[in-house]
Amino acid sequence: MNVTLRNEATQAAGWNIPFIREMAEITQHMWKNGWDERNGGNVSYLLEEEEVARYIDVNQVIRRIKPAFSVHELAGKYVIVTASGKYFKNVLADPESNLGLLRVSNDGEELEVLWGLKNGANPTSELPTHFMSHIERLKVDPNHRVVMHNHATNVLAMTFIHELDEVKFTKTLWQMCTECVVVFPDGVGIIPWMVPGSNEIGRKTAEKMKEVHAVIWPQHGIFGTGTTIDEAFGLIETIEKAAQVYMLVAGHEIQQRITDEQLTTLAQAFGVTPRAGILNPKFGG
Ligand code: 2HA
Ligand code: ZN
Repeated sequence: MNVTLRNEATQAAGWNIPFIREMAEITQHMWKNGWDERNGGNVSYLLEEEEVARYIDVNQVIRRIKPAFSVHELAGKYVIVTASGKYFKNVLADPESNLGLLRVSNDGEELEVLWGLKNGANPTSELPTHFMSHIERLKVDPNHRVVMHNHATNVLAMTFIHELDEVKFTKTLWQMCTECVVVFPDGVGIIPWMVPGSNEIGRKTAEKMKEVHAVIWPQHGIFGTGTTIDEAFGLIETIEKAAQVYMLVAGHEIQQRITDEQLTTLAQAFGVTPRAGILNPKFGG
């Protein structure tokens, strides 16, 4: 293979393209954490036209896909997504088969495939939740870019033994690790158990995303959002760590815990405002 051909092959595979590499690496991390068994999990990452055009011909539409819902709010936006039914385990070795770069058509009715989704692959089955969550997060944060879903083990376990009241659930998570209230002062949202992949679960999740960066699906997993891949991943990692500590201490006699007063002091020290109605207001929380 001469150098030009080799460069073309690498380009096609995507390893030298920063946002493809980021997707490939983060899905590998999630899989290694045991959060993405089989085809579990999905990620979508909004990109700017300039960063895409540096590596990919944005005038060459490979294929058009008609989603089951229209997304006028995202018209013209570029997004890289994981593919439906594919395994996170395999993304790093073959990004082109396991990821897809899409542009939402100008009328918001179609997805234009610009790269990847090789051999007829489709975007993630959770596309409604991803797109609807992007729309809501962008309304509250113009820098928002990432929606990430996985089956974080201890978060999932915790939804069996903890009340699914999001105020109580958030408070328990905050009490598990000192960093938690600082990392997610807005707390977590929780929706009822629902069939995944539907527009309905997308709407319910996105409704919560107006107020929070993370939403838990009972007995299923978690959605985390952020302005970068690191931020969304770091949020899920932190919630998962708190859930892990909860699963380790649950059923044991608790000798001491982080008090409401300490949580309030922490929030003040780090300049964050904890979601109202969770901490005792006596301490200003
Ligand atoms: O993509 O995780 O929720 C597989 C899933 C569905
Ligand atoms: Zn899932």
